[in-house]
Amino acid sequence: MNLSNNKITDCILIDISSIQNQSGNITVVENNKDIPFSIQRIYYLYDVPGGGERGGHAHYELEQYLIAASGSFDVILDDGINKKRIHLNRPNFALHIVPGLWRALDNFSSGSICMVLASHKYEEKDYIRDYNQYKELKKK
Ligand code: T46
Repeated sequence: MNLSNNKITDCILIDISSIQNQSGNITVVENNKDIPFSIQRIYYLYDVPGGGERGGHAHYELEQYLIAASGSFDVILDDGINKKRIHLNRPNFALHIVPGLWRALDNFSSGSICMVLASHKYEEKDYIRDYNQYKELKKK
């Protein structure tokens, strides 16, 4: 399988619109309308212990929207050349992570929830979990 040569600049922060009123807000993500891929899976990270880190891998095919559904955390994106740290702290913002990017998540606030809208079902063979292997694949 070839690894995409996507760069960190291909990952953008999207302001998903929210419907606001005095009783609270609602944000909607609808396939083929608010997101550039079809959602095949939703998962969320929570109860991450203080100082904990998640991620630390890349995907061949999977693309995702990462949303701070509650609280905040940082996402560190790495394309093998450049790195960027992005702070997510609002439920109406999604970070679009395209295939072929190394990502790690840290700096989770207490009670935070990282919700992930994903383009594919879970497949371990879609993961690259070794950073040196990732760097080699990115050079090809
Ligand atoms: C990502 C970040 C943000 C499953 O069985 N099914 C699933 O759909 C997922 C996501 C995980 N798992 C299993 C595989 C491992 O035994 O749950 C365990 C923990 O998964 P992982 O170490 O991949 O968790 P994170 O938090 O490091 O990464 C996850 C996603 O895997 C990944 O796509 O981008 O959240």
